[in-house]
Amino acid sequence: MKKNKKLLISITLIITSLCFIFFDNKLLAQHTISSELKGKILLQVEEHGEAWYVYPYDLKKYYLGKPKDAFDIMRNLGIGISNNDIKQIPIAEANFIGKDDDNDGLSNEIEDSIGTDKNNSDSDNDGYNDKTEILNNHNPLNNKSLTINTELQKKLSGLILMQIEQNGEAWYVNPGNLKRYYLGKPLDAFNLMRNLGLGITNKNIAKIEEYKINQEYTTENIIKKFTNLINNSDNIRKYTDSSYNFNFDYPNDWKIKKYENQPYITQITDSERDYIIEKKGVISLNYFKIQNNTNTNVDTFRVASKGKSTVLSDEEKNINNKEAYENSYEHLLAYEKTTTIQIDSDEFIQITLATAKHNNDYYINIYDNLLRSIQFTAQQ
Ligand SMILES: [Ca+2]
Ligand SMILES: [Ca+2]
Ligand SMILES: [Ca+2]
Ligand SMILES: [Ca+2]
Repeated sequence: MKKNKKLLISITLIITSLCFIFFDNKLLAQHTISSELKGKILLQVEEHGEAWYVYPYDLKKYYLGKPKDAFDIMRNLGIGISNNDIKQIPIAEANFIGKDDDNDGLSNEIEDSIGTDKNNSDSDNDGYNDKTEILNNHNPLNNKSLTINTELQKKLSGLILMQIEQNGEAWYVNPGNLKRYYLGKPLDAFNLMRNLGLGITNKNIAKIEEYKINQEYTTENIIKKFTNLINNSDNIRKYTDSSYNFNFDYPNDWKIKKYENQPYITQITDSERDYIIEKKGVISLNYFKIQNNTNTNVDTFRVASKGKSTVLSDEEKNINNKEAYENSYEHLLAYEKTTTIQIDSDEFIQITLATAKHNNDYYINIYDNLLRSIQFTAQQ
């Protein structure tokens, strides 16, 4: 079993499979005004203060209408980041309020995110409280300074970061000062984004292309194009993807989504917006090919540990006569199970269930049924 190149590959995969990242560097060279404003929040001061976000990867403007829309956009455009990377970006004093059991000025939620003790105002007992330490670039968990990585700050400027190794907490890296701002709940995030917004004239905002959802990718179209109800059943739907030669069954009352920028990812969910808050579940299927394949096998995708999360299972499997590797984890507020199946020498599919920790038998059952139903059809 080859354990060497695992880390890099697994981190790349977590990011692509859970967080829908899309890089297209060609686009970055275009549109001067969009480039100058990339990653910023703009407020239409000559109108009614409408807020827009210029997404760094496509340089289009996204309308931040109501708090819920704004929050959805930000989470959908968020990219996954490891705990090790995010801690190198300094934290701005924003959205610290909320339930604060130890009265150190950091909400329990923030403390869960950064890993300090929410029942101890001075986690490392060095005489400085947790909030004072993080605002002064001191490590609240030991007596060292925090390592600030300015290159990484610049690289992540204007992006929304999601802590995939923690509880999916979202942060925004403000291009103005390269610090990260905790986004918190939809209304907090909305207010924060508006506070950080810069005024822009109607003439200038008009120069930035607006992102519009591609009608091909509406749920109705995806259902029509890729799925059909199984005979004699009104509660199981079959998804067939002829581009990637696989099909699977899923509950008819779940939503199905695909993303224009990542047609190789299919997602099913019973959640409206946030599976953790709603205590629902999401299953993502990510098809990928390995390039310059050198004996990559399912074990390559084994992620033996994820930060402070508990590993619940770590085993080889056989899924419909294909080799597979499965890991499951208990995160602070979520349960995750990931199965990577080798379809062919260079082709894989990675299926991930993410659900709120409580009452997850129902979701595990749906996940296991989906795995049992998955079929790989002949290559073209
Ligand atoms: Ca606290
Ligand atoms: Ca604390
Ligand atoms: Ca301390
Ligand atoms: Ca300290």
